Amino acid sequence: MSRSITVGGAQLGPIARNESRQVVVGRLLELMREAHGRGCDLVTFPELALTSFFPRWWLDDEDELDSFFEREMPSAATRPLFELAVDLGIGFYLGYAELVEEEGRKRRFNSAVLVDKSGQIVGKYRKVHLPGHADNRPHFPFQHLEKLYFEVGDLGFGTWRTMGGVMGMCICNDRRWPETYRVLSLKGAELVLLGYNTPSTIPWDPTYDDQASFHNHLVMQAGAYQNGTWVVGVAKAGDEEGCNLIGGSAIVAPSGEIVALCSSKDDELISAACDLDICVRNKDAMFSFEAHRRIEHYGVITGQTGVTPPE
Ligand code: CDT
Repeated sequence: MSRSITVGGAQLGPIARNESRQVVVGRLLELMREAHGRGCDLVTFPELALTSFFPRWWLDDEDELDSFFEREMPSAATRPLFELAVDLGIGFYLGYAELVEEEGRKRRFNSAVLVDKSGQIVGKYRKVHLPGHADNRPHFPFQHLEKLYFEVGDLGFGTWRTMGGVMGMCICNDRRWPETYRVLSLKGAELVLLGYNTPSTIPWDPTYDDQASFHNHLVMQAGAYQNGTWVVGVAKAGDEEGCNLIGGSAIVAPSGEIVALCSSKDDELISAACDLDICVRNKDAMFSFEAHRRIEHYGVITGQTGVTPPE
């Protein structure tokens, strides 16, 4: 008997700067109900799914910055998600901005939690690859201040055995780095869940603007195939406060093929039945790391960074 999990990807359209948590959570609840109606065991929401993508703004006022963060999970505002998950018997991945008081100071992370069908948080991930910049660039139509507002995640790339499979999490820019999938796969991941907010143009470096959607799928498809895992990539999409975010939320099979794809830039659910035994077959054959991976022969110089120019 195959191990099959039906997974939903709940893409969100834009979230306005002044949209309340209550309104946003209402949108997530609606998508969760739809996912349940389609028989999903698990639904994936985007990165920073509870607010507008605030790192696009230089925020001088600390109270205003903090207003985009969650101090607890669940909170009064997000508890309805956990309650509905229990009622329906559905798990979820939720990206959010996390604020904790540790070491006598405020610490901010771009985080995601994995919640099981009983409403328990079974895993937490804090984003490792933070793109953008930390300096003020007011001359651009929007900025990308993740390097200023978040600390690099300190939890590593974890996997969790839950809901009948081995789940891994990452967030947005992490999906562009092969080591994200490789580390998750080395830890047994069969399903990699990830949310993203990706502008269709990067004003200070437009080199790859034309390929934004292509690269989105390229990295997730390669990550899935090369690591024998399913990938569920879910966008916040559309024109959000003057910044156009790509959509293209997709469920990718271990073959690298996209099996479900969003067609809009609005709130939209995709779903697919994911046979996790395909991962076992891939990890036992072409991508058996134990049998074929030979890292000791790769000529890697530990600690080397950047490109070494020829002599
Ligand atoms: N949110 C996020 O990580 N977005 C990046 C684009 C950053 S552009 C400076 C991404 O990799 O999609």
